Amino acid sequence: MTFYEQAKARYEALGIDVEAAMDKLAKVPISLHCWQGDDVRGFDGDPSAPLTGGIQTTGNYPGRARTPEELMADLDMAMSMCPGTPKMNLHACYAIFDEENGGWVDRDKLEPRHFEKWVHFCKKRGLGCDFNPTFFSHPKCDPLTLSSPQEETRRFWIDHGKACIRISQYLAEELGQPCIMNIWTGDGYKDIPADRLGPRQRYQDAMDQILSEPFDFEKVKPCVESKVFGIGVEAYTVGSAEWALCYAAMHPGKCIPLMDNGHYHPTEMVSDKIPALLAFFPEIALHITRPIRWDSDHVVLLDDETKEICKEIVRCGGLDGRVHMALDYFDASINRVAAWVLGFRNVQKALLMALLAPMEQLKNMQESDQFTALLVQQEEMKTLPFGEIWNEYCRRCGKPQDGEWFALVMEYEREIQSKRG
Ligand code: RNT
Ligand code: ZN
Repeated sequence: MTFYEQAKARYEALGIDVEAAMDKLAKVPISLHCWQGDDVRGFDGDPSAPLTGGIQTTGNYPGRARTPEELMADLDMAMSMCPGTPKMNLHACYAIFDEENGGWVDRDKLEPRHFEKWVHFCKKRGLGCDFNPTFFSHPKCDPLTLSSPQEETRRFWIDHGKACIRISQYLAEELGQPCIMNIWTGDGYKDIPADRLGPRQRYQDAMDQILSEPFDFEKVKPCVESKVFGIGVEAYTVGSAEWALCYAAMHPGKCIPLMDNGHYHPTEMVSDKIPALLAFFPEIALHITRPIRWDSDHVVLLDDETKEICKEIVRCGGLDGRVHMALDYFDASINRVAAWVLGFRNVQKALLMALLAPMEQLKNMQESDQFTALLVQQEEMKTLPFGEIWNEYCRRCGKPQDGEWFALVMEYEREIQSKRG
């Protein structure tokens, strides 16, 4: 018996179908955020301009991707080490302008042709693609965007949102997979506002206008992401949790709520919010990240909350299209390819662990008040030989096992990334 066969037998003794778990996971798309590769700078503006919207990358590890070609090469390198089914996730600021498509346009004038190169990239690799309008790091942030009291500012950003719906529809049609289009703005105030309602009503009206752009909800899934606060917007954010949830709830078939687990008070748990939302919403979306004390966007670990989030996704039927998963973090202090790979593999591990749990048996214990047995069983599952199943999963996906991939990243850094200026 191989180590894998021995491990498999241990899980089978608990009534778990290991093969079915691996088969299921291998097909579930998880979006890989292009913005980890270049510290959320994009290609449509001054690359040395600061990030705005209350988000920040810290660190200056060498080797940041500076061009579409470098970013695509880094994504290829990362995906060669990610078992499962990655999906691309682009921001509008990653538009590619060249001679053939007429050169630079501002964000309100973006068109599908500015993403044609990304479509080729995805098609060649069989990837779907998600999309995000970019409501930050731009001269037209005054600093508000969709909630601005300035009509001209708001018009510009509404037009940007509508352009992004058309681009999302194009991505979905070209790639044959739905495009999750997430709307997030960093709109808010540093200090106590005099009017909290007005900006929220303007945001609501702007959202209505954006979503009035025609689209097919089977192809384009607009989401709205809430946030509790950001750097420079500590006192008030327009798109708060209640605002975003209510907006999505009032627009079924048009808008989905998106929860980013860095966007809540530190003791709030997104794992617990997943089943709460799924009791009402047919579909929800997630940004999976790791907040340390605030929305710091550290690389996702195989930590307790990541495991708990993945358990809820699995046991609430989220893998059958009800939960759209995307990674969202940006660490500029470590090798960026390693950051992608580590976070992606950790989410895969947490999902595989969840798929390897005897959920029915545990649920029955809860329902028949066997709480002692439930506690013991949940604890003892922690020392099952998961690593052997994980290694087998990587082998089957044709991807390196733990202990094998990091040397490849270091070689890539030596040969490619370290030579970038
Ligand atoms: C910011 C939000 C948002 C961004 C990306 C780049 O706090 O999490 O999702 O991280 O859109
Ligand atoms: Zn996010």
